[in-house]
Amino acid sequence: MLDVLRSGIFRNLENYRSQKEVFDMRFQPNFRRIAAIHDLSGIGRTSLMAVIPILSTMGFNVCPLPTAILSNHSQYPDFSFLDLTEEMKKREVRVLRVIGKYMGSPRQIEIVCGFIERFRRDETLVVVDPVLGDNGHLYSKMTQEMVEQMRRLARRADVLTPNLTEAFALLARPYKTDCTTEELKDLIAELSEMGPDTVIITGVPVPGQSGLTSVIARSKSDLRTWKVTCPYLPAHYPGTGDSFTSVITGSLLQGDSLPIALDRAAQFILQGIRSTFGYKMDNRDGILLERVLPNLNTPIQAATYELI
Ligand code: PXL
Repeated sequence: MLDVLRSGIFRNLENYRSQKEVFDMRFQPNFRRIAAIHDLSGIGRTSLMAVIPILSTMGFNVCPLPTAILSNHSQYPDFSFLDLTEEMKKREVRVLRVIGKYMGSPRQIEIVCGFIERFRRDETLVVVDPVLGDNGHLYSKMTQEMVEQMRRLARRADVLTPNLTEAFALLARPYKTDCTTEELKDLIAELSEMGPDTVIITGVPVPGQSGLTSVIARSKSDLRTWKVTCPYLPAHYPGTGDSFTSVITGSLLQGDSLPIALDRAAQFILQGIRSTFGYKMDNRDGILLERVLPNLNTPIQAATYELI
């Protein structure tokens, strides 16, 4: 437990609260509350429909703050969309953790920045997945204003989880896939200079190995850079990013070290994809989360992380 106190999650807490008080706080039921600021898409196992089951299974009380309600996610050809920006402004939620993703407009990001400022306590962990694009391209609705607002949000994160495309976009640098280890370390360092204690970059290609992909991460409070390599399966399932960030959040809040959190999240996604891949299913329906949720409560089989 004391490891958690030292890990950076409880930033500066010792300055004004005794360790006894902090220790007692951890046993309050509300201490395990997480505000999840995402859209709610009825079909496709993305956003809240991934975040809620994963973090609930991991023992947290998820309090959703929906940004929009969709009949199904936007990779299906048609969907209904109810924007909840005005509603978000009215919501007052007392939270101890914040996890955020899929802000659909600059105005929503502005509201979320205000929300973080109002509710952040020393024990709060703000996790931001800065959804902007993939494979070197910004998503079609992403404007330059959105990228700038996302930078503002990224500065407020304790944990930032961009993919490689988003990492370059946040730094306004041209995208490239053939980064050396030194270049990746610089990229992660520059992102954490923006504000976040921990930066995790997903979808980093492994040079010369098209069958592999990797995740790299570093915390300012530690300065070691970790890498987890996993098989790259040639199938795209929407929502895997949401699931990955949820497992990272739950794992860190359960007190796991950063490399163990990376391993748990990478293995969970791989299990999810493997459990789905064998069926002839519409990939847009996402991974069969329900099949693999129980794995979140089994000990990690073998850690594969390495230092780079
Ligand atoms: O993060 C996946 C996601 C979340 N929400 C909506 C989406 C998608 C992916 O397509 O369309 C609405």
